[in-house]
Amino acid sequence: MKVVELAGGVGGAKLAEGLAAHLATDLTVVVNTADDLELYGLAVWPDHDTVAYTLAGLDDEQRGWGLRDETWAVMDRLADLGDDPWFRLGDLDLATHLWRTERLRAGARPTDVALGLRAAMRIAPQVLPMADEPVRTDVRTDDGWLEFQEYFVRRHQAPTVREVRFRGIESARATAEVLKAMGAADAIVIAPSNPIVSVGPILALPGIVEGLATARARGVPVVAMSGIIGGRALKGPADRMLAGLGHESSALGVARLYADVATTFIVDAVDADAVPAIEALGIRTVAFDTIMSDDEARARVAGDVLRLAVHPGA
Ligand code: FO1
Repeated sequence: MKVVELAGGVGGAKLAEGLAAHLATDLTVVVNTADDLELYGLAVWPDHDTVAYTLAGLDDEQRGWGLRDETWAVMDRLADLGDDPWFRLGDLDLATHLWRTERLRAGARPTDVALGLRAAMRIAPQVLPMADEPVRTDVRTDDGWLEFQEYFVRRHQAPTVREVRFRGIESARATAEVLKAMGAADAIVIAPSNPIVSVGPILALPGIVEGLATARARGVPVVAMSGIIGGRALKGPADRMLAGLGHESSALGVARLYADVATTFIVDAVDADAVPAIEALGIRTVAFDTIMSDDEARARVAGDVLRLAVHPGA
């Protein structure tokens, strides 16, 4: 069974690990690239690296990003030199950015660099950037427009987000590898990532919505998972962002954002009372425990998602 997961940060990585336990090389994870940034001349791909490190079993679960057993000597030395390295690149993490940036500088496509990292880290699933052209998320706050990581890390997600834009999205497009994987998929899963700034850029990318429609027309289920549980995001600003943008911060609010692309919607058991209202949107909806608190839970939730994808009517 071939599955494509559309994923962002932590929520996407946990589900990817659970799916990989069942699917290995039959899983393709399409990652958001709009959080990417350049620091000290290095290409940093947070959503890609969070998924790749998790699939490689190298992730730091407590921090939720970067590598386990990390040290910070380079960042500390930069601070001694008078810099303010507010976006922290660990000493081991820097090796990834150096490895990647050298290849990009030599003219390699981001997709080929990602596939090279997959091989170098011996990761079974494919982890594919959604596009090879640059796309960057900015958020408009009461202090004006901020680049995503400036908002997310430097400002600790404190400002209220009034508007979001994906700079460069018009001249970007889903890569051939992404479209090929979607064309060969038996199921497509939208991860419980932030629907605005993690899944949003992927769905806004030219080619993706068409690819999802083609898949649905082939009878391929598009199964979306709510990252909002009991009105809250388990991690990150999705709940406040939804509210600030005028959406309902609830499973129903997220379902409305996916109503045109998903055939099936999964809410956590605590939101079972929202099932009828979401089904009224025309989406097959089920409720079960979706908390991926450890490896066993990740594999269990992923197994439940796959069973649902295989037997949508079940
Ligand atoms: N998040 C933080 O809150 N502080 C950091 O210093 C930080 C550094 C960092 C370095 C590499 C990387 O891949 C991720 C990093 N993140 C950091 C997390 C990152 O902001 C988020 O993973 C995504 O951008 C949101 O999905």
